[in-house]
Amino acid sequence: TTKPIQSALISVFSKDGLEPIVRKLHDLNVTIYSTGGTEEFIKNLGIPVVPVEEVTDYPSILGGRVKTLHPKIFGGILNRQDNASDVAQMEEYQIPQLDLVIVDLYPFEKTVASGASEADIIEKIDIGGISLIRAAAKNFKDTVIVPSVNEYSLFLEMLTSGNGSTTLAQRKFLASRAFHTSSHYDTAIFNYFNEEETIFKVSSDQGQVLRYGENPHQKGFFFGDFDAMFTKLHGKELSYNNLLDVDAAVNLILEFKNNEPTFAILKHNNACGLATRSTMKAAYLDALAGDPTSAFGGVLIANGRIDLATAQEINQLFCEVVIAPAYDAEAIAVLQEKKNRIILVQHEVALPNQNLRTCLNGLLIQDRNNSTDTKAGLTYVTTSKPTDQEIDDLLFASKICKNTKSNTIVLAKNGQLIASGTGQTSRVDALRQAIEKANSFGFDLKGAVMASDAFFPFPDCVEIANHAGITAVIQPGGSIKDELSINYCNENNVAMVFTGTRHFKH
Ligand code: 93A
Repeated sequence: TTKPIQSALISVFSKDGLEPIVRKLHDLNVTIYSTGGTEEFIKNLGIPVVPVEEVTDYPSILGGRVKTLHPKIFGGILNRQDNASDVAQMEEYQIPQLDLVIVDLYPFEKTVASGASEADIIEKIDIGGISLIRAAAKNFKDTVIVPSVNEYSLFLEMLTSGNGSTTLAQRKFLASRAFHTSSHYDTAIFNYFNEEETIFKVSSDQGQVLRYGENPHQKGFFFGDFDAMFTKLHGKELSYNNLLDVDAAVNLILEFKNNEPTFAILKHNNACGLATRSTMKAAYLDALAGDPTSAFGGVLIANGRIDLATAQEINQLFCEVVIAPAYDAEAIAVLQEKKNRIILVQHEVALPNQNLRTCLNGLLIQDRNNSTDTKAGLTYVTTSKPTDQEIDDLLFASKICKNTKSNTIVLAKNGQLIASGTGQTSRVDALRQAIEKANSFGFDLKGAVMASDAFFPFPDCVEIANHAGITAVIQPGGSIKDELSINYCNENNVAMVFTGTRHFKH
């Protein structure tokens, strides 16, 4: 599979860095074929070069639009040396073998960027060069392709270290670079011709067209199989914001999948109410009590069946979406009374293992946060230890915290979300917001617990929490000043546990 190079076709726009390659090829006794400008360049180096016209017995025509596009050139590149009929035809038509092709395409993108006229831009659509690249790459078993100026130095190194021979792996690697070049080149041409922005063109062909994006002046699309995850029983079409809330709701309720009846209410992707109770109706009512103001227009989700009693309560509230794995028939009848209310049956379908979002001019991809804090994973760092009820509440609060926008502080008590501070630039602000909310909705914070998505860099949060009546705290730990928070808790009889796992969500 290691093959010596004995002949080369060189047709390049950029001659930068070409000279040492040409000299090396000459040293290796390689026959060099070339086109107009490149031929001139090689001749000026004092190195012998055969014009392609001599091979094709045809001049460069149409102002250079057709110079290498000829069966003798493409035959020389595409023939299979282990194919008897190919070998015979090479002989029959007197086609020279071309072991190496070096191309650097007309600079289409640069010409567009320079603000050139349409006629100039069109003339920079390389036809022969791109064909040479694709042909040589296709036949990488026998032919070496150097597809752009970016590969010159890499190739010179291959040439030197292999003393004029290349391995199959090297040729295949260069072929992959070649198709990278050709696909990029044609995409650039498509983008020039495509008047509509590419992303919206693709989206309207393949995605679900939404009424609009986050705001009415933004276009929006959804890519995904909504019907695999839900059966929509009733209501208007889901909006971009509905979908984001449904996604947040589904991720949140997953944490409480195996719990007693649990009900959550979300607004702007964050939980504003959540409670675990012995009946779904009680869970709903205590979720609503968490923040009845925010619940207006919210997205509701239950971890189990919604019965008639629960549906009658829900019906008192204006809400956008109700989600549950199942409903009693009478419950559906009640919920359908509001024409626009969206009612979804959630099926058991796994969520993707990765999250992605745009970032700058590309994408950010990360693993899903699959880690849920458990009792076994807790480290008890204070002299005061949490009670069993507090441990349950700490883990409960931590699950909500993990699914709330950072910085976040979650306050909970007896299986109920009391208040949270969400999306704040400081943790202290998040805590203050939570305490103020809890007070405004009439909660007594004595004996409540606090969860934080990340460690406390200073003891200020535990101080404020203690003054508010909070008796237990869950947080990842790991600050160099952990000791200050621990000391404060020890002096004030507050129990604190570390999880070791941070739960940022941005
Ligand atoms: O106009 S083309 O599409 N027609 C061709 O047959 C052809 N063959 C090579 N352009 C063609 N090329 C391109 O010419 C190469 O990709 C390279 O960019 C350029 C080199 O031309 P010259 O050697 O005359 O400077």
